[in-house]
Amino acid sequence: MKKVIFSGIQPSAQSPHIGNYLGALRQWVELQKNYQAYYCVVDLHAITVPQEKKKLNDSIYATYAMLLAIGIDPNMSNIFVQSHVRQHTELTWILNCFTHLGELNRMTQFKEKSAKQTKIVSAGLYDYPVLMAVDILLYHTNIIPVGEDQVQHIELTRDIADRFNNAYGEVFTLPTARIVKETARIMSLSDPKNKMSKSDANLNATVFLTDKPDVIRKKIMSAVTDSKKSIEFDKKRLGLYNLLGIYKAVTGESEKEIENHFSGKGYKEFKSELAEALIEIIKPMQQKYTTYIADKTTLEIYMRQNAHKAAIVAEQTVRRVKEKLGFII
Ligand code: AQP
Repeated sequence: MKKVIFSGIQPSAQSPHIGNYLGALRQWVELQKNYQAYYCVVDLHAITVPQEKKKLNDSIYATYAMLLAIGIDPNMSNIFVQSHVRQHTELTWILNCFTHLGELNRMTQFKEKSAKQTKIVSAGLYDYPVLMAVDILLYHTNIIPVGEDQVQHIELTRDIADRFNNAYGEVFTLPTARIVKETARIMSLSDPKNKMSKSDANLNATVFLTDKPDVIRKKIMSAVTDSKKSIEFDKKRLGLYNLLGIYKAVTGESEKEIENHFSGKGYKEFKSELAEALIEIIKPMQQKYTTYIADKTTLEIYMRQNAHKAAIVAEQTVRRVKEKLGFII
């Protein structure tokens, strides 16, 4: 029996960005070969902050198409849209009743995201970690390939699962987060103190996987750095350190090799080589993406087939939980 992995991405923009890709999605492609993979476009998570109908609808198709374009195989992996599997919402209600308010109050991502909301903060945003726990627990997930920002959510997932198991007997598998250290947190190009985000209002902060070569060049060349000259890995030089981290992740070269390569060269040369390296890895994804996004009928067939497969497993889990609780099933 293969071990199970689950991971999700929010359709909160027209495309994932290089932070999503290097921090998580690139691993998804490799992991699907050795694991039973569930990859989910988490539209229910996306509506925890306000979304426009048309943009959200486009982003769901676009995110799904990009996952196929980067190499997720819908016949090997279970790649589906979260709202197509109703068990996610059903189990969320149940596990809400096994989650403590104090636990949700401690969630760093809620604090960060709620602070950014200008109008209202929805109860959904507060409850986001429980929905995420359900995403993971429904499929008996063993491993979750994620960026560092999600580790606290995985710990909460384990706590909720453990609490339920202790009260009612073994139902849930306790999952473990899997993180690639170097690329776990790609930072904003305009403000390297903050992580790169799809929903950043400043478009220069983020390189999207759908950005055209000239846009990538412009964004990288205008990335915030410092007034020093040398190109070296120095954690205190936030902007440069972030760009070097991206370069390292994209080229696969070691820090020593990179520093030797750029010894005696300045920001201009470094940034233009970084931009070209990014364009090179993104180009084949964009070519495939153009084909997938042009054929929504085929995308919908993949979505429905995969949701159907996921729902069979999810329903077994929900029934087991209900039975344990004493519900009549
Ligand atoms: N900057 C990042 N560096 C590395 N990994 C990242 N991830 C997100 N941002 C970075 C990882 O990408 C996966 C999908 O993320 P998500 O769409 O589920 O949600 P998010 O973490 O909230 O991503 P964004 O880009 O910041 O979107 P918005 O702006 O909508 O909130 C996750 O595994 C995440 O860790």
